Amino acid sequence: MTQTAAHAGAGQAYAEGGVEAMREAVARIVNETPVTDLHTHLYAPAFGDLLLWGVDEVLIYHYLIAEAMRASGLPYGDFWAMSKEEQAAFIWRTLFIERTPYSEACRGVVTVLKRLGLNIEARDLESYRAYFREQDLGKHIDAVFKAANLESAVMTNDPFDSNERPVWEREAAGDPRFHAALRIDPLLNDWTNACGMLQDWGYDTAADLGPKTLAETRRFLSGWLERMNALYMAVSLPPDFAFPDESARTILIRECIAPVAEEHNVPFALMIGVKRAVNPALKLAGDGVGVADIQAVENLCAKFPATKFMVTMLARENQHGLCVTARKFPNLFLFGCWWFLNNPSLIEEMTRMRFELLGPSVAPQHSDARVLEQVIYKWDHSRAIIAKVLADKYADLLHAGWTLYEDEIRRDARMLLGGNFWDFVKGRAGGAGS
Ligand code: RAT
Ligand code: ZN
Repeated sequence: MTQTAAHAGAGQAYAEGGVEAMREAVARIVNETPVTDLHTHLYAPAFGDLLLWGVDEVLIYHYLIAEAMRASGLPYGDFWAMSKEEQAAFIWRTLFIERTPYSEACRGVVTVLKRLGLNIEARDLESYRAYFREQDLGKHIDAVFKAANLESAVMTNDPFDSNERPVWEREAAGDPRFHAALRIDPLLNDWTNACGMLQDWGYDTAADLGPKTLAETRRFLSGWLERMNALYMAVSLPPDFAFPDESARTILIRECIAPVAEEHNVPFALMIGVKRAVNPALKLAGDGVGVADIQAVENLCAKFPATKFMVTMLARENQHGLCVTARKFPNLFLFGCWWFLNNPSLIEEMTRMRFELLGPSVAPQHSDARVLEQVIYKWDHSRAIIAKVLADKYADLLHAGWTLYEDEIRRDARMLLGGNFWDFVKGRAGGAGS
């Protein structure tokens, strides 16, 4: 038999009569497949207190702060004046005792406590605190990675952050489960301040963005990519992000980010659509969303065909246009259901749309976890939806006459939960080996 005539599959075969068995197999396989979480705010243990963990941190997650403030009507100042433990107790009481915790962020806490074996029925915050006090952090990280079936997580590493920078300068020992990503928001969103910081660190930069400044900024980026061994560069951008325009940002992307990304063969990840500080009194919880213009992404992908772009957008309204754009540009990789989209109804809608328009060539989810234990709920909840949508698409395919093999389901799950991301990071723009 020739290669084109042979099926690639092995293992159990599923055809039209076996849809129910296929669904069970998909759920099992998606759960068994380890994940690479391509965007988190977690840190390797060497970063010390920057790695947040424990029930108090889980409860003061900014997604929950917004919900608790809204529910309680407490003056902002009163909340911020509390200690961390008081804030956590207030959120527990407001959202879990006085109300039913069925928002996605609340349900996440319940999933975490349950999966760690704690007594949910008791609703006893003190007993949860006692459990976490007893944990050895190293063993706890192992247990959380195991519970989430997480192979590795990509951090968000900001050299402009005065808490993080010294750790990199000490060149702390790495933990192979944690990868770095070079986050450059200040550079692209606040050039005046970033330029001053670069000067303080010995780069010969000036506000005017002349040739010397651009060369020095490239040196800064290359140096940090190498120091961090970063998998990609990343930025979050407002809904009015345009490329090209008259801004410093356009010059920096064109003259520094795109060429450095190409030279180092690292993708440039754009997270587009966040309106920062819509309500500053809420601090980190005060950001909002706006619809952005896909044109900027099209322009970038077309102008820099040898640069790899990873994109996620925050507005639901942008998801369809983004899928269409990804069909046009192999140097564009879509990832995750970001932040306010990380809710079951929206994950399902987006995953379905992406599978239908792009087949298996996306990373349907990242966790954005800020607190270690959150990876448990974020992946539990998302895995269930990814498996459901995948099984629906397979069912349609079986009805159309296709036969599917167990090892093909495994291959697809591996691609979706990490393989596609790694292939994109390691490959060249425009496809493997090109
Ligand atoms: O999802 C979040 O926690 C946000 O606060 C942001 O961190 C966002 O994901 C970002 O990376 O800017
Ligand atoms: Zn994030």
